[in-house]
Amino acid sequence: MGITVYAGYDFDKIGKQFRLDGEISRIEQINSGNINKTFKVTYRLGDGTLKPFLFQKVNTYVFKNPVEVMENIDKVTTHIYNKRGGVNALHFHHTADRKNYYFEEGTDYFWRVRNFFESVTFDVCTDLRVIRLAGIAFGSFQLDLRDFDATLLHETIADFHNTKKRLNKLFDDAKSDEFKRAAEVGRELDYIASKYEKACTLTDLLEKGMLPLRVTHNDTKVNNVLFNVEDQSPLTVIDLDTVMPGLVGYDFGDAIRFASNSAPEDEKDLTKVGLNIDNFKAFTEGFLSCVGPYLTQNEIDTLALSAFCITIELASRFLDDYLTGDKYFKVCYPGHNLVRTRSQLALAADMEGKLDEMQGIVRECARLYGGAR
Ligand code: GN1
Ligand code: MG
Repeated sequence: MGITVYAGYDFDKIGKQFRLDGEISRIEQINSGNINKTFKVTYRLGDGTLKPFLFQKVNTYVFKNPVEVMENIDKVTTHIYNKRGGVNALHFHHTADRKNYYFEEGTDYFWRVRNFFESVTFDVCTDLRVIRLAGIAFGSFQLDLRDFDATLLHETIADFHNTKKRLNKLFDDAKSDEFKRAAEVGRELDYIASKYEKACTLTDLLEKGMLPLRVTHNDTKVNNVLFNVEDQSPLTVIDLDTVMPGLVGYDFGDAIRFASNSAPEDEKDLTKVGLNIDNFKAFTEGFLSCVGPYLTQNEIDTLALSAFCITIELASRFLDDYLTGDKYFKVCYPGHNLVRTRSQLALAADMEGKLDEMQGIVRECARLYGGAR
């Protein structure tokens, strides 16, 4: 047996809870994601073959009720597994008492284990074909869940994409200014305040009943799509922690925020940050080729704007975390959340200047692939 304790966690003990066979031969940390801790743990089976699993320690500060998260995941993955006949589907392992998690009550020791996919992911996208395929992957995810009963889902993080509440919280926390950081971010706060109405458009329309709630993924970064190593065809969408009723625009917009940005989410050099219109077009084509026929006119009309709204929303969340002591998002260095904020605000500003062009592309794709008039 190789090393079984890694980063302070006893993986042999955790694996035994999930009744995994064999012995651990290798453990690697996967440094993607801003919330949970992820590890690839490879087992050597009795016949000598190697079998990798994905172990995740769920962040119980972010997910106050992780059991509900896992209940949602159980239902959604079962639904998709059945739809896809088990091909390229996520499968979570169960403990002896039939739970898809292992939790030491009263601690933050909350683990889950799923099948590992040999795959490739993209943090920055340049290949238009891959971006179009990412659009198809998230569009298909929507389609797979069209007949899923949304009332079965727990709201695992209340008001997760309620832009208005996110912005109000930011301004409240800036006022309390517990960590004495508000003075240095006056410009960012002023900019967000000046975009308040526009950024809250989707939230307002939802409140007025003019946009429908659907089952959405709510974290549609392109690096949440696993692609085949050989031909880059999409295998599956991962990270189902925030699958909840939501707005299709926010799934679309969050994917655009990530896939159309010519720089990483936390780029320091703001001259590199901006919306690449070719990427935008590629993702929109893929996404609308799947869901176009099912969207309402209001949804189509607000798709481009949704990218701006969610980008301002995320900038506000990063800034709020900065102001309240960096407790929510993993940070790699002091000021990381402020760097993220500035980068996302630069992206939002660039998007704002391109909204007409973006909406023109949406309209053209909706016409091509069907959709409300
Ligand atoms: C978080 O952990 P990760 O990277 O999948 C966050 C998303 C943000 C994203 C920004 C539960 O997702 O909402 O858009 O960081 N997830 C949660 O990178 O808050
Ligand atoms: Mg996530």
